[in-house]
Amino acid sequence: MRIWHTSDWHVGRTFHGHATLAPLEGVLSEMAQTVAALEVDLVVVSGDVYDSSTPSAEAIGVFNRSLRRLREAGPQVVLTAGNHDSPTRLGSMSDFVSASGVHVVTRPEQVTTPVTLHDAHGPVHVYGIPFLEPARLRHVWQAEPMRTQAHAISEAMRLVRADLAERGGGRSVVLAHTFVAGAEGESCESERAIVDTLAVGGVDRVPVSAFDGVTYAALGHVHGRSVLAEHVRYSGAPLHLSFSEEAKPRGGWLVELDESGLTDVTWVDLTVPRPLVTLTGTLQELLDAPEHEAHTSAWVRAHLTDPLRQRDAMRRLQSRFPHCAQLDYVALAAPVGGDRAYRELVHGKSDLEVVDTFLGRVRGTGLDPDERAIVDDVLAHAGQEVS
Ligand SMILES: [Mn+2]
Repeated sequence: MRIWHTSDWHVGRTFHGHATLAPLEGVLSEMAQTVAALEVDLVVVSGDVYDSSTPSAEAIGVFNRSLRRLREAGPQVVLTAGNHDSPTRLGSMSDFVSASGVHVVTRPEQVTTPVTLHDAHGPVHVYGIPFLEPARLRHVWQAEPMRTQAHAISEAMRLVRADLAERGGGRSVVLAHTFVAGAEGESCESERAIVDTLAVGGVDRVPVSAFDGVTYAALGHVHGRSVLAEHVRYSGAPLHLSFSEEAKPRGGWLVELDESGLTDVTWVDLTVPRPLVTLTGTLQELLDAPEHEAHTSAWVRAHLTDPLRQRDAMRRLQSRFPHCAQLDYVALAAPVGGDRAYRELVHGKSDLEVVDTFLGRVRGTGLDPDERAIVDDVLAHAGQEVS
């Protein structure tokens, strides 16, 4: 059996204010073609299918067309709700759409109702674990304690293993949307932190060992691909959602099972519609350097090394890089005087010294000799007028 593992589509997301619906639909179309060419039997989408709990009509349109293309490519589809999705809305038509081979898992009660597929070697049970909120779970599951993601996932997996045993064991796939300890590169900027109100201190991480006992765990939530164990992986998002993901490829895992279990997992790249690049230099260097010509169609993040803020920097950058989306000054001069109050710095000083201190405070450098001559002159004239 061949399985394609994807997650975090975030349909409806914007990138620095720019819509991503069209490029995302392109990538998801390519995913459907890839899945058809690879003769995939099952596609799993591990949460955060939408970016919002109330997706727009346009976002719903992209989602529907993308699912239709995947089904027309052949495989069954199992998808779960992530922390961005509204379980109620996403699950509202799940009974109806399951008849078309798209299985939507949004409620914790569904954890022990696998979607079962068959190949020549027998059944494969596919368990969806939607994003779990421990505080809300206490009314569903009696397990104690139930305060953290680790508690919630451990209990869900205990139920999965028990259900699997009751069905006579065999091969199994589990989808989960959570933060597992050891994920590469830690968290990306674009992931909304999973915050459990009762979890005290730090990020609430689930141990990899929570996924013992299943053939493959298809994880969602982390936006770059990551391998935690041979059978426990994140696929990452199909589009880049923040500059912090710039070096991470986009695509999905192709997971192969034979009669004995997991035989092979390979990465398959998908096209990146608009690459991301971070360019570092002074504003003038970025505007002039011929080697940057290659990046005029990329999403650009400018790391300006000028010690002073530059006039109209974003507009000037966008005249060369139309998709410049972010600008940071990475070498602004530290203000003279540090944390000391300005009043303290200028107390008892001459007018010339006050001007010198003020400039040092706002731009990091005081008067240069030319400026000093001008200010001297102005102050001398001002003195005459007053007297
Ligand atoms: Mn996500």
